[in-house]
Amino acid sequence: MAENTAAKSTVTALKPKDYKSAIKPVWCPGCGDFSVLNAITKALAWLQLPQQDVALISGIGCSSRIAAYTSTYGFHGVHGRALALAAGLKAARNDLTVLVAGGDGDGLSIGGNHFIHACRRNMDLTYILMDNEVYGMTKGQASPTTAPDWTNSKLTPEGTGIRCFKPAALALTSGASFIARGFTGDPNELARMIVAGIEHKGFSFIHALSTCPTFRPEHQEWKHQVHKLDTEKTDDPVVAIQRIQADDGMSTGIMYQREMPDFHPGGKQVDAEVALFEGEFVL
Ligand SMILES: Cc1ncc(C[n+]2csc(CCOP(=O)(O)OP(=O)(O)O)c2C)c(N)n1
Ligand code: SF4
Repeated sequence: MAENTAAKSTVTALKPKDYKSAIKPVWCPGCGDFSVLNAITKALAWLQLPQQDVALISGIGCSSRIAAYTSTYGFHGVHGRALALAAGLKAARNDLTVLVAGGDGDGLSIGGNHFIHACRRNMDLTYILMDNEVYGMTKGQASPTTAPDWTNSKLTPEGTGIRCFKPAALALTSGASFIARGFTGDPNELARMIVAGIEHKGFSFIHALSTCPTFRPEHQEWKHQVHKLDTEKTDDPVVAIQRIQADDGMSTGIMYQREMPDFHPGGKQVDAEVALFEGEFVL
């Protein structure tokens, strides 16, 4: 009994900083991605998840650098392929909490096909899309969430003229079972959403409005435009799509959560296949 008490008292709670790596982010000052990093590390500390039980998978872009800045397992992957990599990892290691993160270009442009199929597959992944409505890393081209009349890019000086995706609507109609929207100006709310997304069994989509002061300085106005959802979340997709379509795109909160079977291709068989595959590469 006395031994147990002594053992318990030596357990140290993990703090948000314990989930940060020693690598210093190279993001521009004021970039919203700092806030997403803080929200993720806060969420992991709230859940007290051991670092080795978590993997953060990302693609390519400023936002996708985030994988290098945490102390969990991680993979800073290939442009647009974060969800494919994460699905493979989850199939092989169902015991891991798998987070996926990246930008609107990474996730909705080159990675758009993977996004809709990840939603439809409903694997137990938590995907945080850092939406700054621009390609930041490649110096400010329009992305699939850029408004058609945004003229401040050298490539599209008259705007794209193409209407943009509504990420939440796309996620819902593709089959995601958890949909939330957060804002980098409120990292605590974002952290609560990430906790709820991790706890949800199935594909959780968190649309994070993330500011890019370098290429979209006008988004500093977002802090005056975002507002909390004025309804409770629903589990009815028809109600959810009506609300999302009527929404101004600036409301934050959990919009939709529905219990649905999550897809997993079956542990033992996958383990055996991974072992076979690895065998091919033994030197
Ligand atoms: C196959 C491939 N195509 C294009 C690129 C160039 N590229 C790198 S990042 C990027 C877009 C990044 O935009 P986004 O995902 O929105 O992230 P942000 O930098 O804004 O955070 C592009 C087109 C690449 N690295 N690989
Ligand atoms: S260019 Fe934009 S998205 Fe990239 S680090 Fe700078 S502020 Fe962040």
